[in-house]
Amino acid sequence: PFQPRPEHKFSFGLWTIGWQGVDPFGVAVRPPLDPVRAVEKLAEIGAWGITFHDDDLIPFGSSESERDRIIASFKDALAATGIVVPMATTNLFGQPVFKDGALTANDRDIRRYALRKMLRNIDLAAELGAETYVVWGGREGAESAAAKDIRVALDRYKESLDLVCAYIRERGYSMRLALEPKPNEPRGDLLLPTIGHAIAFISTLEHPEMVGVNPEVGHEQMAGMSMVHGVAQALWQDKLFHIDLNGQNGPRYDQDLRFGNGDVKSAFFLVDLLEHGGYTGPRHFDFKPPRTEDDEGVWVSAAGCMRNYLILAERARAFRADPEVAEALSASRIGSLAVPTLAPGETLSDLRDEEFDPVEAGQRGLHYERLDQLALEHLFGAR
Ligand code: GLT
Ligand code: MN
Ligand code: MN
Ligand code: MN
Repeated sequence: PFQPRPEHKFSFGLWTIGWQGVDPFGVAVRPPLDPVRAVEKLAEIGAWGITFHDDDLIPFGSSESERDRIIASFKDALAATGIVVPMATTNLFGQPVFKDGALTANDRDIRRYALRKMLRNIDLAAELGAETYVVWGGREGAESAAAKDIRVALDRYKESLDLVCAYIRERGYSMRLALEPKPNEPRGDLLLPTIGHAIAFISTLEHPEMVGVNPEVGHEQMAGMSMVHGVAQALWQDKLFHIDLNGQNGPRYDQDLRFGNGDVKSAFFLVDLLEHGGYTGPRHFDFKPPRTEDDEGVWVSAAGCMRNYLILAERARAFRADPEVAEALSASRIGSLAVPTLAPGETLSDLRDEEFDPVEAGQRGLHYERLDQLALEHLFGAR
């Protein structure tokens, strides 16, 4: 049991397993990871897909011949292992040129360059079969409110995404965009800081049906938000196009822990939601194997992400199948929320004169403590 297989759709960013450990306080602790070896190792541990930023695969500044050589060997590795590329994205944050943002940089020539960089990698993503293109605006933001007119920055963000969607349509790619929210880091404040901001912004686009979200566990928790509620709303609005699974301990710097480390109970209910809420997309891990790990530890950490997901999925199934849970759910009247407040044919005048004793209703117990205890006991493996 808990053996990851391709049908589980587990995918990893090349930047995750390939993270060398460079942080604001220290240099690299691990050597670079060859993308071909990344593909082979992922196949070995039972993953299904690999994702990448343009610059993860093709180092920034590579010559055309170097680029062709890298892409060819990457394609060979994919073909040899069966690993797929479900998603790709653009690095619009690493190079000095993007220090004030990319699609929303104050400098117009930088915005034009950013758009070119993005379109070029969308062509490569389409060629490799990616159906999702993630847009994480890592540098779209500011440290000082005086430095950026947020309303016009959003005009430019919308302009760019409308242009990108038009390009995807014109090329006939079957590709959708997924915006990844994050409240802060690396900028002091980022645009589209939460799932809710992103979904509201999407409604202003020319092709809102082509754009959804790619929520990350840690990013919502950095903002003090419930990842489970946010993902549930994204599902409800048909906007959960992709997901970044990892771990985080409360509002602090972006920890990108292995999935399962951090808030385990939230992870349990998130897996329960994904497994029983109709999400069929990739289970993508965006984590950073800690700097304490050597190469062997990197793969143990990656395998742990998948194993923890499968364990939590099994725990969630057991929770849902437990007759005592079924009884507790009904005692707590969970199902009655699904009944529309007005019956078919009723109008507001029907409820105006209804008999109701608010004092009696206020005395009813909901028994959620019993229900939550059952969930915890399943999570703990005590049932
Ligand atoms: C970067 C970021 C992640 C995003 C990636 C996509 S890159 O590591 O911290 O959360 O998902 O650009
Ligand atoms: Mn993160
Ligand atoms: Mn990250
Ligand atoms: Mn992410």
